[in-house]
Amino acid sequence: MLELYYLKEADSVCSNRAVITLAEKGIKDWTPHYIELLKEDHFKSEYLSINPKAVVPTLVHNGNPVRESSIICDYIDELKSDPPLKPESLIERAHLREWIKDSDEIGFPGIAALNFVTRFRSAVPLETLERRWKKQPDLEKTLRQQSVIQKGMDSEWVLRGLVGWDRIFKKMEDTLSDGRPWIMGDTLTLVETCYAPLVKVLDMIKWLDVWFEHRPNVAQWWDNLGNRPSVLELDEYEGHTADLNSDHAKAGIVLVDEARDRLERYNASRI
Ligand SMILES: N[C@@H](CCC(=O)N[C@@H](CS)C(=O)NCC(=O)O)C(=O)O
Repeated sequence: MLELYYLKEADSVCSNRAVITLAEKGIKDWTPHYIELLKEDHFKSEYLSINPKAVVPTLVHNGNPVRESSIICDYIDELKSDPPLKPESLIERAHLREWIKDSDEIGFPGIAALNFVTRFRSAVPLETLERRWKKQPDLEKTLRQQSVIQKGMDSEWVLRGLVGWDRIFKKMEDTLSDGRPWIMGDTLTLVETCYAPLVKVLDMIKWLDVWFEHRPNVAQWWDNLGNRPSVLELDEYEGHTADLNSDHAKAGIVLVDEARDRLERYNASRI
């Protein structure tokens, strides 16, 4: 029996990695358990017993919890052989893991900061966040969120996000320049299922042009990936709409020029 504890929201990047991977594997027989952060479901003792870090998602397979979204995606891939979401060759698998490590270490904190400085900062009351910070086990996450809420675009985490994603998209552009459709070659892999929800948030806040302006290959890659049924299904979730009047888009559009300026200034300051 396969169960997934997750947030059913378009900008819940970690949950959506699992949902997209399940869809790409064609696995439909799983039981959803919705977690609501506003109700603080993730701090309840029942949930903490399967995820002591109080984060979503958690996959439970025959009663055994699997945590960490990229590990969950890998686990889902290995549950069923077809279609494989990892290349056969050992060296290619090592390269795939390098991409995923970057998405966990650079991509995720970057998206969390950029989503916080746009949408969250304007929508979630400070008291709600302060209550959450007192319960959150992960100090690094608390410090990041506090920095972004207090300093806004001046937060060092916003610059980390802008620069980190610039590095990721540059590497993607170079990789895709030989005409391959997907990062690892002809076949979609866990690289796509792990990156898609992250890039989708940048799309929702309308910031993608900050990085895509002179990167046609990566823009095409996202066009193909964003239109996969597995990714499009997230549009049904609460909180997402592609239109320019959505809350995410409105919160992002007012800050996009500043984001571009800050990244350009950083790049110009480099030797
Ligand atoms: N490294 C973890 C991070 C999980 C994570 O931070 N999930 C967010 C949602 S995307 C969460 O649970 N947030 C709870 C909170 O902010 O209190 C993973 O990849 O699973």
